[in-house]
Amino acid sequence: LSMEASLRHAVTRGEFKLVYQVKVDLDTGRMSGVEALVRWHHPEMGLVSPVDFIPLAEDMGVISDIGEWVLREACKQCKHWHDLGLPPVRIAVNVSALQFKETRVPEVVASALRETGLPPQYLELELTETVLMQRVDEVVVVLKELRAMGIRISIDDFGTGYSSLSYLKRMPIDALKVDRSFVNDIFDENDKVTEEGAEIVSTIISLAHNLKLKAIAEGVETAAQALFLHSKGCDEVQGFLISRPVSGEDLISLFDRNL
Ligand code: G
Ligand code: G
Ligand code: MN
Ligand code: NA
Repeated sequence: LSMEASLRHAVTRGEFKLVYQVKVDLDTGRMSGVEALVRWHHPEMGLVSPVDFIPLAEDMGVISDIGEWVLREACKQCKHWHDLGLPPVRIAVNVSALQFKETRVPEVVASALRETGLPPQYLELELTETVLMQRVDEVVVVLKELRAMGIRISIDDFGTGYSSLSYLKRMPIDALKVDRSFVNDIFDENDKVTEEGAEIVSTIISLAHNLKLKAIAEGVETAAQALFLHSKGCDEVQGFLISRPVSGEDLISLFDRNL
């Protein structure tokens, strides 16, 4: 069976799973949220990375079906953690630019929240800069609707796209996520701070704060990176230093540990 044929039925065959990666507040050291990341367990090919199947799903016109499943499943899982009495955390869900364009995201979100009972303030959507390059006036309207519902919006992989700063200023959003390639460039191979790498990360954090947004760094792998980011006022971090993405079950044990 071709990958296309399999992907078309993967949702109904229950082949997708979500894993969750912890985000930590640098000031308190506590878990502030988790990001949901989709995995495809193909019956013959095994684990297929979203890097490989998301673009395919977009080409095939099935990205919105997958995206809606991810959203509902993530909300359900987050509500389940709340119901277990765990300290309530926010869940972040990635929404592809094409899904954002194709569907009425506020309606999809509203129905996921209604069906799962997750209060809106616990949901965050991670959008890429590509979304901001679509028709700006329409995007602004949709983002305003989402935020009026109480949902948080962050821009993923920030700095890797081509969104203009004048558009960014107009966007009703809450946070910028510093792309992990920039985090990786703060230090060189000898663990020395690189001038340009450090400057780019500091600049993105300042930009976020000047626009009254939170700054979140992804791909944080070392304590030195976390310390540097904290010294620059970065609000939250996420990466292998804290935890790899884990199953919903395994995440439970990460709640109480003082990360
Ligand atoms: O989790 P992993 O490192 O394999 O993710 C690779 C890429 O796939 C990342 O850019 C991530 O944002 C994206 N991705 C992971 N899960 C989802 C998802 O549910 N929806 C979309 N649109 N992208 C996702
Ligand atoms: O684009 P996005 O930020 O959504 O990508 C998240 C992806 O990055 C996940 O698939 C996750 O597996 C991967 N990832 C998460 N933390 C780290 C990290 O510390 N280092 C590296 N190299 N990849 C990471
Ligand atoms: Mn993301
Ligand atoms: Na992403």
